[in-house]
Amino acid sequence: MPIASPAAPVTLEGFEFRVLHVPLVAPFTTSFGTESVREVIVVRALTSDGGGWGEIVTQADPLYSSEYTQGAWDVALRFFGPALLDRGSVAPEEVATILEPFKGHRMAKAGLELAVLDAALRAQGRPLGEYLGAVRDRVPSGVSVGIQRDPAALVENVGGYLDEGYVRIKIKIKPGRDVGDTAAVRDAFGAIPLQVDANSAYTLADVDTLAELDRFDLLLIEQPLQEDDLVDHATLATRLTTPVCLDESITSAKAATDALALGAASVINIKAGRVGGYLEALAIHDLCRDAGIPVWCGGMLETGIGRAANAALAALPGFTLPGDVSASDRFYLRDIVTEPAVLEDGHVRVPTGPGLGVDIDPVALEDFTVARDVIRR
Ligand code: SMG
Ligand code: MG
Repeated sequence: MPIASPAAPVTLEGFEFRVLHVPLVAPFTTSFGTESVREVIVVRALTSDGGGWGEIVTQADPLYSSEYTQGAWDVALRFFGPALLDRGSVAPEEVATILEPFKGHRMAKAGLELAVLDAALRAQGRPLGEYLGAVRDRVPSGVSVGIQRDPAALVENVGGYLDEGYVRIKIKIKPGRDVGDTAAVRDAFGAIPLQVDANSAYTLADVDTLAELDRFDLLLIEQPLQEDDLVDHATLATRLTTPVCLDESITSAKAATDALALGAASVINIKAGRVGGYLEALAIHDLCRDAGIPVWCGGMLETGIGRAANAALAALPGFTLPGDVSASDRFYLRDIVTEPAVLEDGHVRVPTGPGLGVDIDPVALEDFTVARDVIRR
């Protein structure tokens, strides 16, 4: 369903951008690297009535995708912010169209759109969940577990998350750390809901190894091949019984349509940052729902800003699999919002306050800020 009731436009007076360095509770290792500090950009839309917050989910290095923090900072301050400020009065539904002439940089676009959306909804007293069409007041919470020192350490880690109540486990894999790690988790915990994420670390030449994962009855394998390998993913899907899920490849609703037409995926991970915003994420949700394709909400180690928005998105009816919508303390000892998301009975609550429904902790924000800039009309 498209937005039932669009938000009223806001009058933009400026944008404030900050690069934050937020320490992680423990290093997070994927097939492409390890991070110990989350470098992220938060955006504040400055409006006459209170403003709104967004988050640009790039990482410091272009390893997950081609976007990275300094690139996003440059394009947001040099092109996107000024293009929106030139319009003066902007409705959230217009942001993507205004920014469309600029190619790519979807994470940066998503961050600006979210700031405008939060400002507009706060001004109207409307929660983001209600605006997007949420049908749940809490969402089941899965957790993404990084590659550990060895399979025994992985089992210990996963056990901790299961004890906390997480309802689905995702483990990161890479060549050499796939079948053994998955077997260790299955052996230790039996028939728990389990899936794996390769972050594009394999090629079609690895099909025999990937087919060995079939015996573990996984919910899915996420992004085994490169971002632009749609045809190879379709070929791989014919060789596996494990459902293939795409993450990095799904950069837009068009990419999702193409992937489904090719048979490259039977499940889709929706991340608003990766696809250019929560409205494009909604469009992907809608087209997958029409096609009978299950979706789930991915994560980019968001702070409390993006995490609140992800919980609202994950509450839409087509999100039939638990997402990477974990509690704040999965990654952070200290968040930048006053009421960080907590795990309650394996679920995270969908905020009900206006806009994102979370308030910024100004002291934490200041403490984590390593760069700040403001542009005005
Ligand atoms: O936010 O819970 C989270 C992180 C989930 O594993 C996660 N994200 O490919 O799905 C993914 C990764 C992208 C971030 S890797 C640093
Ligand atoms: Mg992924």
